[in-house]
Amino acid sequence: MALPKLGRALIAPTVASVALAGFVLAQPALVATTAAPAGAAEECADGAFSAARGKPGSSGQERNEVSQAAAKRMNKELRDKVAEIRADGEGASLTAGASIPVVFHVVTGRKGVGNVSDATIAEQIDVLNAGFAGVENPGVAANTGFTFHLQQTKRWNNSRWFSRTDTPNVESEMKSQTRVGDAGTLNVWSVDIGGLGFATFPSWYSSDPELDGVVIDYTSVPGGSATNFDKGKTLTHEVGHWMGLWHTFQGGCTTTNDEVADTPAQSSSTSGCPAGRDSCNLPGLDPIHNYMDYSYDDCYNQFTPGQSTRMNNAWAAYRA
Ligand SMILES: [Ca+2]
Ligand SMILES: [Ca+2]
Ligand SMILES: [Zn+2]
Repeated sequence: MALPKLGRALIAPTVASVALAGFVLAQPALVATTAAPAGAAEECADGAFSAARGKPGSSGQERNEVSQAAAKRMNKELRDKVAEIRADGEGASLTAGASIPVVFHVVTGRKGVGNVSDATIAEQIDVLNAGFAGVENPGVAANTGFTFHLQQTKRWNNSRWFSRTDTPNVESEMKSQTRVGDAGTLNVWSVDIGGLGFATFPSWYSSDPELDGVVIDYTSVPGGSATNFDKGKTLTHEVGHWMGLWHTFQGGCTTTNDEVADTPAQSSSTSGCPAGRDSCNLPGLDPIHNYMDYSYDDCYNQFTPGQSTRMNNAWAAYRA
């Protein structure tokens, strides 16, 4: 029987306590091994984060979650870069979308545990494309203009990588020895982690290109064994981060919260799919169906137009 997963939020128990206390984020892995991404590692958690997206009893925070202070700096940097792009007469690039190559790394452990079949990978890519095309809630969800195509599947039998990616130096070792492509290539590693997944942000690429990409738990793929998280939407959520989105509960019940105008503010993350949830007295119900909340896979069905704009801006600023 599998050990209980702790949701998107758990930080690996092997991470040094100083990192646990200090971070909401920033690649705990990097603390000991390489320079942390600018603007992230020195920030302390602000306590605004809540329940994990995960199995019953889960707690903690998603790896690489960013403090509000760091988020504000990253928001400003993005705004400045977008202004530069416009000033250079290249504003059209801010809405262009992209066809993104995906390199899917299937890491397996002892006796082949963690194997993800080619058919499941194809299904997973289909789920990703459906989310980014907005077809899960036609007329409401945004078509972001981004599509994903599987460029390569790489298979690695390495029980250390498989079971210890939550450990920063192992994460770094695995990624640096396997990552393919440039800032515009999506590398996905499926492994066995404590949570469901974690991602790097676009602005971190320049300082830590070898770590760029998305890690998911192998049980979160379509048809996987992660109860309530077995439709492959974990990857959609994590790729949202990889494209520059915050959680919809980033910043809590504030007018700016996640820096996206059309996602109503929420005071805390959502668990399950509670219709009508309204955790913040600012206008709008909580965006429980948004891929960037912590709801169940079945509940997820949309990115908003504002999130699409932000992803397109971040793409042009950092990955194009
Ligand atoms: Ca918002
Ligand atoms: Ca509200
Ligand atoms: Zn997340």
